[in-house]
Amino acid sequence: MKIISADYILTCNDKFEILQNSAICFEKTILDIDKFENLTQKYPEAEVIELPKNSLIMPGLINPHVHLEFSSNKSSLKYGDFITWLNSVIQKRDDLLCTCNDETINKQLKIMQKSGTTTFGAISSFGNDFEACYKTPQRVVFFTEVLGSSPNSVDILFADFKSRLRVAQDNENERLIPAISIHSPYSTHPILARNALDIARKFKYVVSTHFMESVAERDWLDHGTGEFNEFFNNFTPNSKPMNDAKDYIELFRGCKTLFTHCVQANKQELELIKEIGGNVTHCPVSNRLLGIGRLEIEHIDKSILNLGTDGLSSNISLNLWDEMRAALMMHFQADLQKLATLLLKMVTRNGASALNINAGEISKGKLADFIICETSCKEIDNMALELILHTKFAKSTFIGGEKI
Ligand code: MCF
Ligand code: FE
Repeated sequence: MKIISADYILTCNDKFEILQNSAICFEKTILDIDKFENLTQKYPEAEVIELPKNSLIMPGLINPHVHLEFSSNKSSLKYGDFITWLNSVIQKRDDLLCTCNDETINKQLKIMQKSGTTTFGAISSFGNDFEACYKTPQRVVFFTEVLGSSPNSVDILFADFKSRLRVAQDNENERLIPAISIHSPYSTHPILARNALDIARKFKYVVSTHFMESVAERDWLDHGTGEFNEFFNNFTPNSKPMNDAKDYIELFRGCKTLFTHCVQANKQELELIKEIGGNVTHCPVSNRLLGIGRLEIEHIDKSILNLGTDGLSSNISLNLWDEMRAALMMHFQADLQKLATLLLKMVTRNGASALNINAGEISKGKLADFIICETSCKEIDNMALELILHTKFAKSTFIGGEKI
């Protein structure tokens, strides 16, 4: 049992309380929160950790959407337009995968760890990231991805998906949680999606999907026209969209699902996502680099919004502080302080709730996943903004009560 005290505790609880001169008593989970003197009296046997002045404790950051298998990308892919990017992914995919080994992934995991990310959702397309995810000290929700549009290949693709999923299932533990990713409505045959979602419902796995990212996706799903028409007809003449947007969302009913991007999702679709208990993952840097535009977060229920970096295939950093700063600049019309508070909620309590992890909050009973940051800010009302502006890395990180 340990007691840790700091000048500030950013609880990220439902009231977004910021406590001053308080302390936390914890083991694997948070046992108590009170004034330091009260806790040392109540738990005299606990080991005491006193932090230097200007220290702040907050929940560990949660990045629900990252593609680690694309970690070797720096300048291989073309940015600015979604279909141009997708073509460059198809062209460079083999090279990118070949040059991405455990060392490349571990380097990124270390950066994520240093920045204070204690839980992440790894979208795994091939399974090449499994070993590194299994060994990392962070909690990993490991999303085995399925995709493929050819009806003739459904059985083979599903068998391959199941064998990759089995690796995660056979190695499941407290820190590595199996999950399922259905790539997108434009790339995944509904039979494939349905079969994979039956597994998700059976085992209560969290699910992730890319949804309504680009104008090309909107045009294709609604009318079978636009840039995807040309794209698919290059492979298979007379291609038609396999999914209708609303029906696609309905497939996920009964599964706890993260819908990533949603920049082109309309009001009805966003309402349906909320109605079925879904969450929306916002990846602002990825959206900017792929020419997607801005997600109108002002029109989305704040409680279902979380923030992801996406992979280095569409980002320059997997550090969520960088992502929050980008979001702060991208949503230029929003009130700065309110947006800063929302972003901190998105990377803590909302991310935890979307990934079904009992963390993301400094509250009794939550997992002791927290980070120590430094702040020279003295005003509580400015704290969220100042933290986002000035934090690059955490001073130290605790996961399940252990310092890592
Ligand atoms: O989120 C971004 C953009 N949207 C779609 N897919 C991906 C993203 N980053 C990586 N991907 C992966 C995806 O998982 O790229 C492949 C899939 O395996 C594209 S489909 C040929
Ligand atoms: Fe993605």
